[in-house]
Amino acid sequence: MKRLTDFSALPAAIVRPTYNRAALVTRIAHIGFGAFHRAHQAVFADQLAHEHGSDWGYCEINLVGGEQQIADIRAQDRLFTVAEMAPGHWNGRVVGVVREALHAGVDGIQAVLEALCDADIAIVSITVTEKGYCHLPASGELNAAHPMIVHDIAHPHAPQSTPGVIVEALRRRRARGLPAFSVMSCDNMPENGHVTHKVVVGLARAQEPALADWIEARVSFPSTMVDRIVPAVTPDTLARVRDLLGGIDDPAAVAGEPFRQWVIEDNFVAGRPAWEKAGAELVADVLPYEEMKLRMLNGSHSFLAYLGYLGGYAHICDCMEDADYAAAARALMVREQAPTLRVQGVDLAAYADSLIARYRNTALKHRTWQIAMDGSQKLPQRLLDPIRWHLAHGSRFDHLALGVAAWMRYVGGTDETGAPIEVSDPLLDAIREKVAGSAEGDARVRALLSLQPVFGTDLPASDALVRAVSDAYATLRAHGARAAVRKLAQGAA
Ligand code: NAI
Ligand code: CS2
Repeated sequence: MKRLTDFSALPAAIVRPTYNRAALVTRIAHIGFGAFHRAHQAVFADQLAHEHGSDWGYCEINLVGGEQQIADIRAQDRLFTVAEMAPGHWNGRVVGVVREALHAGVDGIQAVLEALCDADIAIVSITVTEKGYCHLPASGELNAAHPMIVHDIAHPHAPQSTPGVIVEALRRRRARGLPAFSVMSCDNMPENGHVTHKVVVGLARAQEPALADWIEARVSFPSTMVDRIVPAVTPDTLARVRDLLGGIDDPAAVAGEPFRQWVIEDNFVAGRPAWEKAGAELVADVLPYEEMKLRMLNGSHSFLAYLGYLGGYAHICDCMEDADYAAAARALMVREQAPTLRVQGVDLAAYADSLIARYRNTALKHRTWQIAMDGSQKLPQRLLDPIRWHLAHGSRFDHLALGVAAWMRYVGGTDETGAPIEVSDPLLDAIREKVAGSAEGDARVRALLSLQPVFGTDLPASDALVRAVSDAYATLRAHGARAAVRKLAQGAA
């Protein structure tokens, strides 16, 4: 059987490591070896090793879930394939920058902590999904009642959470006289560096105030804006990659769109790779770019995810086949998200058009259900902060309100045909309690708005917000998602 490790068996078009993998130094420990990291940060590092002789290698770590991915790359010399999906044309590269791979549940948390204490580690980067930060989404503060945080305060030397692992690793480095590292979040949150700073320092302060001071003085938390659409891997993805690789199976393969973007705050305490040579933008302030991407791309993604799912569309590209959905998504971006942004010198109408073109990529098969996941963690930055802007400016936000109402219908747990919806969300118990305790209609809207970690206290107190979401919710109930989107797209709202 041909294996990924046998480069001579790969079709000529597949890029493979031609650099000396043994000369790589493990300088970055990455927590969250999921689909996105493989197709984004790992590709930048691979390109740097190929084209610029970079020796920055990775130690990959999963703390929660993802046991199989770690086992899979270990079984093939820590190699994996990243395929690019354009309609009718796929290409691929075998990425070789991973030096080590660990799983907390398999190798033990002490092995993970010791990997982070390697003297060469300069950066700990993170893609653990929004919920992995154990923060309160509405405020960005550490959620001290989170079960993992409660555990980590009681057992600081055997942590479970991502902030807990970082705090303990830094404690050990301080004790051993080792330099600190930079902590770089690559998750979709506004000011992701700031959120990471708050949860790490917040936890350290709860455990040992002197350590919190040490971290404040020595550790940097650069923010990043990350972009590449990388849908969850399916058996179909793996079958296509197998064809691409000339019959070689790669269970650790991922596939994403051709586009990729990375804007990084240039604020590292122990050095960094020359990412700019691989196309990343190093800037002083990432926030305007993060906001732009989170509101224009992720905001319209969530809008399409809830309204698309309710309207019977399984994928984002299916939504784009419906001219009303495409028009409403573009109008959401241009009319209701763009005015709220601080970014300068970007043609936001052209950016919206480029996003719609990316959504039309029929090779992507990005499930609306996948994007609908974890809505409680996503709504604040994608839809609710822009709504706050409109409330402050007295402007209309019909599309945003429909997006929020669609989330409420979705978490109600029953689709428009009466079939159950498999809702996946870290706040599911609280959401279910609100749903079960309220009658359908305005009462349901008010009940869900009282979820303080999501909506804060200001939004439920706003008559304009309550009215707009209640009206949109009533339209969804009476006419369904497709009709509601059509009504907006045709400017009748
Ligand atoms: P995935 O499901 O393939 O991987 C999720 C990763 O998060 C796994 O490594 C898992 O071990 C880890 N994780 C999950 N819950 C955790 C927790 N409570 N504590 C610690 N680790 C936890 O997801 P994927 O596609 O890699 O996306 C991850 C994140 O990357 C997204 O939530 C988003 O913030 C960011 N991202 C994803 C993009 C995409 O298109 N897939 C694009 C841009 C950003
Ligand atoms: C998506 C993002 O799953 C989601 O919530 O909106 O993962 C999206 O695909 C990426 O941010 C694109 O860069």
